Amino acid sequence: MSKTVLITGATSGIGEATAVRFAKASDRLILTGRRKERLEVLSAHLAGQYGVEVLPLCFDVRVRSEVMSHLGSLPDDWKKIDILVNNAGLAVGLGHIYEGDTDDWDRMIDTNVKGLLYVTRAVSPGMVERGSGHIINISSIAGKDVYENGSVYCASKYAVDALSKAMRIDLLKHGIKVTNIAPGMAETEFSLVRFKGDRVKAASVYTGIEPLKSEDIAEVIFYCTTLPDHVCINDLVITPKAQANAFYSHRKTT
Ligand code: NDP
Ligand code: 8X3
Repeated sequence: MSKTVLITGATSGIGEATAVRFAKASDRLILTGRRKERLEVLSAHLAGQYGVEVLPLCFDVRVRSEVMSHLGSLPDDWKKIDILVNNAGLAVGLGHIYEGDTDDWDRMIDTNVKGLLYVTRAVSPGMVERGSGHIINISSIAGKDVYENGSVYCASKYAVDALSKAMRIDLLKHGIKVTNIAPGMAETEFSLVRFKGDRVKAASVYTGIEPLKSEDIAEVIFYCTTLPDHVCINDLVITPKAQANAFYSHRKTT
């Protein structure tokens, strides 16, 4: 039976690929992001290509009033959200703690932690009321190990990891699954955002490595939702074959 899936940050990368994967399975989609035109183009494409219903919602997850007004006033036939993929997130800048840009810190913490919390706060009561649902939080290997220059991004993803564990406990008796997914290097717009539009620096992150594709992660996210109701994948780390963890990668030299 078709499910209703809400994906935050669906305008590019992992979120967009996840939207495509669920559309292929004929699920109904609520897609969010700040870039309105991209949301509309993707929504029209998925509706046309796969014949699925899509509700695009353009808002900034950092703004609590926007999150609550959009998700608190869903049309009646969109209120029953079966799966929430908390994907919207970003890294901005790389730098030592003593020289970091505090605006960058605000953006990461407000998006990756507070945004995820606001969306979850808006969506989870309906799941609790119905006694079913699945929340998938996109953390990172940066939420498993910290690395130099990445303190605040890592801290924000450790927070996601902790929230996944804590949500699972709070939602346990309500029959709601919580899955934490921690990807390693995936080539999306992530590095372009981290390096503030510097394409050369962004591309250099993947030199000599075959990184994950958004579709690889989308497939894993989708898989987690296809297991029998009594089975929950709690935590899943996924890296490219050439990456062991946040520190060790094997780069081919030509
Ligand atoms: P992208 O930059 O390609 O996508 C990020 C998405 O998040 C976009 O759709 C963007 O939409 C959305 N987003 C960012 N800020 C906001 C905001 N304030 N409000 C609403 N939406 C927002 O990167 P990825 O696909 O790689 O990133 C997706 C998630 O995966 C992130 O949480 C990231 O931390 C995580 N991740 C990525 C890895 C990688 O190597 N790529 C590895 C591990 C984890 P818009 O700009 O339209 O608002
Ligand atoms: C993105 C992966 O290694 O840049 O979350 O932190 S990493």
